[in-house]
Amino acid sequence: MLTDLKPQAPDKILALMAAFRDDPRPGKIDLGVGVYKDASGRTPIMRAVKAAERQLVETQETKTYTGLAGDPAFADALSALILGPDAPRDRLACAAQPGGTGAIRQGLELIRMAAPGARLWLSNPTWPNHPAIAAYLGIETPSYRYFDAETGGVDFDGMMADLAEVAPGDAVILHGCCHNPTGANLTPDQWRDVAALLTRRGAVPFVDIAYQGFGDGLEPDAEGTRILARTVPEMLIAASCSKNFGIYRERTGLLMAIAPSTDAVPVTQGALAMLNRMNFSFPPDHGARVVTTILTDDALRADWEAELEEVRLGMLGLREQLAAALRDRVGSDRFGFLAAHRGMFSRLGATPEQVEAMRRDHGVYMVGDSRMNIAGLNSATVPLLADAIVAAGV
Ligand code: PLP
Ligand code: TYF
Repeated sequence: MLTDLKPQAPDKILALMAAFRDDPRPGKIDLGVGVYKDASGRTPIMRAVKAAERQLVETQETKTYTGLAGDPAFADALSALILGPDAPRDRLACAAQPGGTGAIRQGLELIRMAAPGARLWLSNPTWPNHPAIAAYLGIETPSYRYFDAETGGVDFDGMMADLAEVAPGDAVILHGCCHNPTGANLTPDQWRDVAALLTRRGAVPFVDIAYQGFGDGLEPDAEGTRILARTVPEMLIAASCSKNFGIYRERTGLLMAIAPSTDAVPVTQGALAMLNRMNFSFPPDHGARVVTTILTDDALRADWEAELEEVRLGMLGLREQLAAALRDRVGSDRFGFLAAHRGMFSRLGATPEQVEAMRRDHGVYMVGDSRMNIAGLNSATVPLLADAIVAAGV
């Protein structure tokens, strides 16, 4: 049996991580995998997470099973963080998942179960796991225009033209904020236009929100998701706590489904519980409990928000430093889009050959499509990257 298996293509981003590790050069710069790093290159455990974990160790009295959808307190706390005070709570079904990836996978399973044959529209480009998981589940993935390589911004006219072709019942993945891999994002007015268009088309938005708090702040980063939730009759949301709580390996995520009516909630909730049972029974609890502890304790929450804000402002500062360093070197604002982008990533717009030259000649590791993890920089490496970009002829 096992000898009949075919080799699988490796995940390019994870393969790049290994290539970086194996590079002996001391001055190498890792702009690859989307993990936050501080100026010294460490991915710290956030203060509030440590404190919540200490509290849990002292006070937790059982580790017996939770419910199939996880602890309802986690769903309440995280859905409130994302959807805000106007959340359509009476139409909401939620189930905890192993990370944002688990939530995406389960959301796609739900779509396949409810609407076999529905297509899944993806931004061009998008996070490679979107098309990979959809293909694995046999879901077709047409794409909509998104990134304008000329300006480094969103090709909004192209996006709207393509979304006008979406069929009723199709699902559309939208990055809630901090678009991966480009860093280019919609304005609130553009979100309103998308919400109106998808409602008109009878399509179901599926928001992937993995970087809330990394862009313009916790509230502004959720604005697009909230606009959709206020407007459309039904939608799915896959949320990840990996980045904004820094609990990557704890596998903490939530799938939310906004049903078209209160009456449709029990059957939706039942489907979510059943999918969890079929795949893994009970979702991981530790990370979810840490998040709940932080979000429901005023002091811990304030400390978490403060540390997240430091992280966000640090990345913004690096963006501005890099844009300025490039302005000095090329004598124009050609790279100004780097400061306008938000989140961990920016697509530089280099060719694969230029990306390879930066790796070979300067030890700069970015993903082959020229996606850079801005958090991989510090004040000392910004000028080195700017030199490498210019030397490669980008
Ligand atoms: N969606 C996007 C766009 C991401 O970049 C990530 C990043 O890791 C995720 C979802 C889910 O992450 P995780 O499964 O680690 O929570
Ligand atoms: O895009 C990234 O770098 C992050 C981390 O299979 C990641 O989202 C990358 C690849 C992968 C899972 C997570």
